[in-house]
Amino acid sequence: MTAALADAAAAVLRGNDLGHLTVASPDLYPHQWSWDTAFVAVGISRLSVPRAVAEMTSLLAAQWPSGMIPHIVFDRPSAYFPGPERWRSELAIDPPALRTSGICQPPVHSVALACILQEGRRRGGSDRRTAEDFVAATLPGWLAWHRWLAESRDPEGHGLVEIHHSWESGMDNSPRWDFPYSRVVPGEMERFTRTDTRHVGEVRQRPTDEEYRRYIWLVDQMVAVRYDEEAIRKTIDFHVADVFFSALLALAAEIIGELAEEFGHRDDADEMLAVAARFRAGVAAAVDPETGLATDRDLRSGRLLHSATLSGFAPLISGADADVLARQRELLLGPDWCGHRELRHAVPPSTSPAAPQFDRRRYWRGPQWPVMTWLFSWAARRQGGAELAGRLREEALRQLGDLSFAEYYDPMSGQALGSRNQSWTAAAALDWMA
Ligand code: 9YW
Repeated sequence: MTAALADAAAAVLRGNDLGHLTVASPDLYPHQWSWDTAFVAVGISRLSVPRAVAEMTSLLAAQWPSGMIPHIVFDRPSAYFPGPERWRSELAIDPPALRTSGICQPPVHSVALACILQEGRRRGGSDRRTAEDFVAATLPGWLAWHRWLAESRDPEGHGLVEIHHSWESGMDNSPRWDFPYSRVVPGEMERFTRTDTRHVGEVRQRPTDEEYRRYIWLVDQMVAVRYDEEAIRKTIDFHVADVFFSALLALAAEIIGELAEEFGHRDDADEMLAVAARFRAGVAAAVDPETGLATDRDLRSGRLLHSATLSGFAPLISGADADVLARQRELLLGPDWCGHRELRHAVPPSTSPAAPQFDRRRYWRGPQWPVMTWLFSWAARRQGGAELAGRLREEALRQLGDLSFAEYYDPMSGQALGSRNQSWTAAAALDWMA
């Protein structure tokens, strides 16, 4: 069974491999996505260190002159909507060399760098050299990415990252964003046709048409100001401080800081460790003492966005004081989350089954996403929670035993949902099996 799982996961990644990059999924997402790439590279490093390096290299090639790593790289024609014709990245004031989307996604890339380096060193020989040379050569690019986030997305230094589209959070239609989206009211806009719903059996597993209108409205708003960050901050209808993104930046900057130190960039290391500390503090301050969960904030209205979603567990990603971590671990394993009595597998649902917004089959509103389980498990190990890490891994591997490598799963029935043969799901399986 276990060998079969690893073999099947490797076959999924081979199937989605275009040679220099891996598409996020065969039909639904036929391009390279930013945070998918990082998770995928972690999995691929277990098969081939040079191939994992190539994966990260192709993403970095799409970096914007500002330092931003874009959320999608369009390297071939496809029917995916919104494609390059709607994003129009070539109109940016300082445009990228490749055709990409014009927003970003959470910075999990340094997690991949650390994993590739570790695997290269474990294997030794040319794999070690390939991994070390790669990190040494590309460190300036990754540093620029983290620096851009810290400066452009937190200009006042609050320790929280602001986002301008829920696609930037990676959790598109999470209940986290219901309030901010209730204030996004699209006006006249160019017509469009969704293509995503063609690739899933059941339309209700995807965001609604109304949500899509708002998503595209925001894209058009950014194009209208030619992706000028200052202008976007003033004009965009969706302007939110994302606590989960912030936690990932805290984690990522700490890792980049450690790498910078190791590779002899002392000043960069100090700078990145300070960024990590700033965002870790921002996340800690966003924890609601009553619920024990971290909260996002709507920056247009100033309102705190309470939601029982995965983002509440941001401190488990960023690291926090021992008492905060202990309370969060207890909550995560408790009856409103992994320990909910109706769950088929005890892994974190994207929204708590006890929450009124919980929808067991719709995208980020309830289903379990294996890649999120992997992220929480990896972070737990780093933050001294080996027991939690082990429990999540064990349950996740039971879930993945159906060999569908689904994008997400119905938490109650265990049924596979969304895309099948999703690259990051296969990558998580491969890493857990190694
Ligand atoms: C979309 C590729 C991406 C992920 C996101 C996820 C989904 C794209 O798929 O968004 O068109 O809905 O929400 O986190 O990176 O796997």
